[in-house]
Amino acid sequence: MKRFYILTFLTLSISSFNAQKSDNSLKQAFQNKFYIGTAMNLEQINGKDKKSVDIIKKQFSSIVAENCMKSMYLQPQEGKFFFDDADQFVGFGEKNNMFIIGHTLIWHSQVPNWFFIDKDGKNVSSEVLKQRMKNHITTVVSRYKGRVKGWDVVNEAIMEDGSYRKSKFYEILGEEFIPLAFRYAQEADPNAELYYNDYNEWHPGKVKTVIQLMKDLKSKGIRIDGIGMQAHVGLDTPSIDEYEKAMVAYTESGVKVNITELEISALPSPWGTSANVSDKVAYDEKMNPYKKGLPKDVQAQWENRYQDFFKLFLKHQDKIRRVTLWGVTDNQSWKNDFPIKGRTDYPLLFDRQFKVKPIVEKLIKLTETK
Ligand code: 9MR
Repeated sequence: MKRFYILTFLTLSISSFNAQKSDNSLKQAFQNKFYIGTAMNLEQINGKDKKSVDIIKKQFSSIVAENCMKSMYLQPQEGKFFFDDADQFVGFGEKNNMFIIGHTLIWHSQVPNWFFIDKDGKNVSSEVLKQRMKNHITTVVSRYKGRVKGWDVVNEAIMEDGSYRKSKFYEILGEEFIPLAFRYAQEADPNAELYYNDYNEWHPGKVKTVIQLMKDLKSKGIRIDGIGMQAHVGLDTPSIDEYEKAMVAYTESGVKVNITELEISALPSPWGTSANVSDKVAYDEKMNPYKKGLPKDVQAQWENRYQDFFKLFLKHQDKIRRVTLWGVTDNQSWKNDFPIKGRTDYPLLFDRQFKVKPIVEKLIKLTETK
């Protein structure tokens, strides 16, 4: 009998320890630091991928749509808006008390062709493009006024050397398209936070132009609340030091930083950390070395790298509004197909079986010491 009690006591203690352990969540651990978010894909938004949805509800306090709020989906034809997926996404965020981010209003990619051309296929005039931008931004931002708390107003408009990307927006309107976009967004929802979002934003040339851009906006009386620093990073690049320098430079110019689109690729990179979706490289077996899992040393390197980034984020928690992972599980990550199609990468915090990786507990631990 006595043995029975001891065994029962032990079993209960172990299971309550496990329950406690598995109750730890990123959302709780970071609640007094910054929002911790994830991008959601369509299967998650429409609820088909229940396992990921459970993870999202438990672990994250902020969400952003990975694709369904881009202009090619929201306005595939001029004046014909499609809001079903975006409505579901925003509804999910509200139901679960999340800080909802809209991504993205003006971007040269995933934008429908009609946006820039007239019925003869020629570039529209600057007046027509302004009108189309205004109509798109006003319709979308007004629909979610007060519900979507922050917008990536303009995405990826500046190159690493600090020059403006030669996109259609730039070709037709010049630099002016950026202040215009911010002005339209501000008018549609004066209380939403407004961001400029980009990748490789630690390159000194880019830092300089983005800071100049913020100054120009402010001198025109246009609000910008944050810089979204995408973090599609690898095991070696960028250095923590250069990332930190850029973060600090942005915040010294009077805005918050959002760490957006975070994932750490464990694979060799043919060139560094571009996230320009049109840059592709041919498949090569040598560049896909971990099809059956990460070797221990690479795993350790990958975990250290995540911890180094989070130590940096915690060090500057007063400057950071949000840290958002670009997806939930490894198999869903765009990195499996970029920059080389068909590889097996391990960039996110949950594995291909929807299991939480040991790194999550380690990141939670970091919050206890800072
Ligand atoms: O993760 C997104 C992927 O599913 C899409 O195919 C791709 C198309 O351009 O866009 C990806 O997300 C991008 C984000 O919207 C902006 N920064 C770069 C991201 C990775 O390409």
